[in-house]
Amino acid sequence: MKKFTLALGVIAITFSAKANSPYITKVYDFLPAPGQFINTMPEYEEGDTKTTILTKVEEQICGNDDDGATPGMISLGAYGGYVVFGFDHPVVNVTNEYDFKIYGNAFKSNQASDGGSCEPGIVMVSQDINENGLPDDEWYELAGSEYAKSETIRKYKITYTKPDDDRAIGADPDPNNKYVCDRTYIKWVDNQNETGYVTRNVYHRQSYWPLWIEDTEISFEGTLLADNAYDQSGNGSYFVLKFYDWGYVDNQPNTEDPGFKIDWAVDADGNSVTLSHIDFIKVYSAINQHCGWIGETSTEVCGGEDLHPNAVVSSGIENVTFDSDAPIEYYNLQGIKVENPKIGIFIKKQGRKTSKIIL
Ligand SMILES: [Ca+2]
Ligand SMILES: [Ca+2]
Ligand SMILES: [Ca+2]
Repeated sequence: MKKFTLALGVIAITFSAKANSPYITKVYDFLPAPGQFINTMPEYEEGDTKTTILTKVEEQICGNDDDGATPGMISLGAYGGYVVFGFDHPVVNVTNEYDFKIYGNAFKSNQASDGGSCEPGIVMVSQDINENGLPDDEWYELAGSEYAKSETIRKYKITYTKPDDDRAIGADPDPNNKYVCDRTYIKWVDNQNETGYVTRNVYHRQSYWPLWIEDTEISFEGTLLADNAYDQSGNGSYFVLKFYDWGYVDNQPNTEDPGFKIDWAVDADGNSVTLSHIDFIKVYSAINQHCGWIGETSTEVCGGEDLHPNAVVSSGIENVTFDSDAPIEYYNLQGIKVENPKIGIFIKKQGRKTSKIIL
């Protein structure tokens, strides 16, 4: 917190400028799909509602180690499960730079070079166009490495059906896999004429259905990435989930993933869109895949970070056209002329035309 005092004649005005936090500060929505970590990450307790669950999600993914609020982890469950969050400021799209990171728990296998535990989640971004502080505006997908591939299915839709409350834990054991105690636990149908089940395994015996949700069906829509797992062992004991190249949460180890660029945003028809900044981020599980004893493929989220929290939106930059053959001057934010601007925020001037520019 910095304080500034301006003395104007006899009137002294004091105001404060609070530094932006680089870390997630707010969770707006959370709807996981069924999965083995649902009701445990975060923990559901009797009486919990959507409101109390959102608070628990905030306790897990807001802040960071350094300020004492350690990010934990939430699981988004099977395909489609999502979380929506934001920062205490808009995330600025700094040209040619990665803009933010979202952390997961992906790791490399020590028995395979092409993967490990990689459970990619797709990122969507949105601006608060109607200025109501809520993520009820148009969403744009950040097109990752798989976006344009023929195996990727756009406008995928899936519906899960809640199992009976009194369904036994071992209702339908898989005769070929002693770790799967209910192979027909939670049914799903999709718009590709496929159907299947989220299976229950012996390691996770709680309900896999989000218990604070009253509905008996949950549907999700989005982009579906191709399955990424193979059974390296040949007998179902060791699966490798392959890395995708870039642009997904929980896909590469946190230390190796450079993050996300707002410039990757596309609209629902796949057209590239230019966004000066974003206010909301959504992450959803992007693969509908089940791997024996390790269960459904589910994206985990362990916090996130704006990579340039103090960048300023370069307002008007798109609307100001400068003549290429007339002299242009640059000033820093204190109004001092700069001869050869390099990195930072500057005011660009040409006659009466001005605009803020980030270099
Ligand atoms: Ca950028
Ligand atoms: Ca809004
Ligand atoms: Ca994971």
